[in-house]
Amino acid sequence: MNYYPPCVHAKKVMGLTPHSDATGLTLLMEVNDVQGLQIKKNGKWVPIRPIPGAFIINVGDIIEIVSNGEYNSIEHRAVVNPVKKRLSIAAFHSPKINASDWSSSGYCEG
Ligand SMILES: O=C(O)CCC(=O)C(=O)O
Repeated sequence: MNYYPPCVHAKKVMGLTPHSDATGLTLLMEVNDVQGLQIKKNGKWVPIRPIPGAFIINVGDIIEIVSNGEYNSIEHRAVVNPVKKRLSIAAFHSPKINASDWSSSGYCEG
């Protein structure tokens, strides 16, 4: 869970610095519908508007690697709000370490 307290110096601080997730997929919920998540698109930071009750699905580094770049891991960050607190919940999902060993994983039978 991420908690971003309100900050009167919101333009001078960062809630969460730019990064991509070193996971397969991330399910993100913006709990109290306060905007803060931004993604980098064509070199510019784009705010992602919260949709009440909806999850945001981020492709992580592992999916980018195993898809040979077909799906891109998104660089993102979180900014803070000058008057409102913000809460988000991120659930990170990754394959198990030997998932490429299909014969013993049980994922690919027959
Ligand atoms: O709070 C957010 O919207 C972003 C959270 C995030 O990027 C993370 O937990 O890795």
